[in-house]
Amino acid sequence: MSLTVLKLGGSVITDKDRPDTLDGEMLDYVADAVGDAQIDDLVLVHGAGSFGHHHASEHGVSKTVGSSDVAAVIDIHGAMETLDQFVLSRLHERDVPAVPVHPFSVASRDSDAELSLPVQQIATMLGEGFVPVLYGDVVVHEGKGVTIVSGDELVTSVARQLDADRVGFCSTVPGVLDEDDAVIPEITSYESVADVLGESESTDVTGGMAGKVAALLELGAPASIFAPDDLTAFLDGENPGTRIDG
Ligand code: IP8
Repeated sequence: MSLTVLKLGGSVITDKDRPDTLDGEMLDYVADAVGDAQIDDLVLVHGAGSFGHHHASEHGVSKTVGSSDVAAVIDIHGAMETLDQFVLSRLHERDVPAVPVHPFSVASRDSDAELSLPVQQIATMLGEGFVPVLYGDVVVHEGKGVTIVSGDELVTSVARQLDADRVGFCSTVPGVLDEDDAVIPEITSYESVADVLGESESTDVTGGMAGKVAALLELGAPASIFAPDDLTAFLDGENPGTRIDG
């Protein structure tokens, strides 16, 4: 069996300019592609878009800055659960056997900010024919209350632990772009793109492209970054957008 982990970017499925607003048309479009896919094992992860991020910033919570305020947990997690319900129901309309995995209820960070995400439950869900759906969320963080876990972190954690065969990021950009805004078809080393992306050390925690590429080069499974109109091609086994394989 071959395992695919697919992230649906938050800015793909929500309206970035309006808080707590879905991009219903785009969500239908990606749900159609997932519903039509002939694929063995699939884990889906979605981002927060206009649902999680503004609640997180209102409460001053980020991947590194925590909060012990229960209202922060309830607001951020609640918004993400609402978005997740929309994602699940659009998938169910297409007979995708999608089931929720709520990161806040299963994951945590230790005092070194290391994420712990048990995957036995996800593996068992896959074995029983379900499509587990995770999402960026708050996680309890030793010494800090709660912090944010991004969908990207969940993708890499699941992919690494379950030895995924392919990883896909359905994004608002068609791939990693060079200085002329052309898609770079393949990246096999950071050095080859450092000029375009800058130093990887100075990035991420907020999910910039440089940090994302650096993390994906170390993943051990090929990863593709592509726009929604390439989702069907990716699910058909092609390598649209940028393929990152260290
Ligand atoms: O959209 C962020 O996840 P992302 C999660 O994948 C929250 O970066 C709750 C802001």
